[in-house]
Amino acid sequence: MNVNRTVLTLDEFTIQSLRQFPHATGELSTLLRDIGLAAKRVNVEVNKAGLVDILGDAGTMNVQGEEVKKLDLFANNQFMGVLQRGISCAGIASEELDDFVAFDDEMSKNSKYVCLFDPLDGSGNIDVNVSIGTIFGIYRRKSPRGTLAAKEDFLQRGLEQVAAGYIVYGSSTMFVYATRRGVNGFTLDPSVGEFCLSHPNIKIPDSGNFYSVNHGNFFQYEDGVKEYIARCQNKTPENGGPYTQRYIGSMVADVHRNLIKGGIFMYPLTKDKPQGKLRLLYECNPFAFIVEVAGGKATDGHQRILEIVPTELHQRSAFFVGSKNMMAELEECLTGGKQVAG
Ligand code: AHM
Ligand code: MG
Repeated sequence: MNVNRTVLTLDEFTIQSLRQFPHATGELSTLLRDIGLAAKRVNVEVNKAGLVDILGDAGTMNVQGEEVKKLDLFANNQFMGVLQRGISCAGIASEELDDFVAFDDEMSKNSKYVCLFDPLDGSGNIDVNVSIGTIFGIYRRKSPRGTLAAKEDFLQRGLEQVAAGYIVYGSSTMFVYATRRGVNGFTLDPSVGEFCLSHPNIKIPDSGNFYSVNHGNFFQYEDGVKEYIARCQNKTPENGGPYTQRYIGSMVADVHRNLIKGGIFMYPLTKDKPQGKLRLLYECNPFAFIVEVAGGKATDGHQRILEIVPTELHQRSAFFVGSKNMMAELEECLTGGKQVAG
């Protein structure tokens, strides 16, 4: 195989981006490097999942009463560990932990950022060898440097994210992250153990042909969502169709595909989950940020996701995210033509 060794690694890329800002301290690059390191370790375990006894339920429930898999715990500990030992992160909040964790050492207390993450999203798919992922959002802390990170650092609007990203552990492993300047994707080259720039400056197509939604919940959705799904099913070549329904049950994989190829992902409110299923801070905000930077849109059906002021760490939300024109048509169905702000 001819491997192009001139391609930039994740570390090289973040350091090069830094050079464009003479006053930058490098803390964000360090943080991204730490996340990349944890991702590589998680990747190794994910690849071994079928072989060793790490597979299966850890036998406990997470804070939302959901079953926790061993790999969830492993991933959580890896991300928490690298961020704690690093020099840029004052604290973390994770989908797997009841409360945020403020790192209580001098270096961490003097750090600028906090990180919120879902260590292993789509974990229901681990046992069946389907893609899973990690999702993260990075915020500048509000509390003063030199002190312990506080709850206000974590309960910020998604708009305040400095960077957000995800790792998809799939047929290949990819690390995608966004800052306000753009979205870039890196594929893990296992021969050198580095994430290499493979998808520079990702832009989501304005329209696409993929719609991702759990059809099993169809009769629980509000009428506007049902109408939009019916429209998706009735697309013809004359009006941009036909559309294809693709829903893996791992949001990271579903949104990744739609980001690259164009599409829409929906997790609407249901009668069973009237607050929504997905977590605003760990799942919706990072993807809303990434997709907006890439030129798409993200709402809860009524409001721009990034403008929601969170009140709880584990708050849930309805989530609609994707290509601009598809989101516009969805909004037409949800609001009778009125545009969702943002
Ligand atoms: P998780 O954080 O417990 O893994 O749940 C989040 C996942 C998303 O990745 C996925 O899109 C969704 O849950 C699937 O839910 P459902 O099976 O209800 O369609
Ligand atoms: Mg999740």
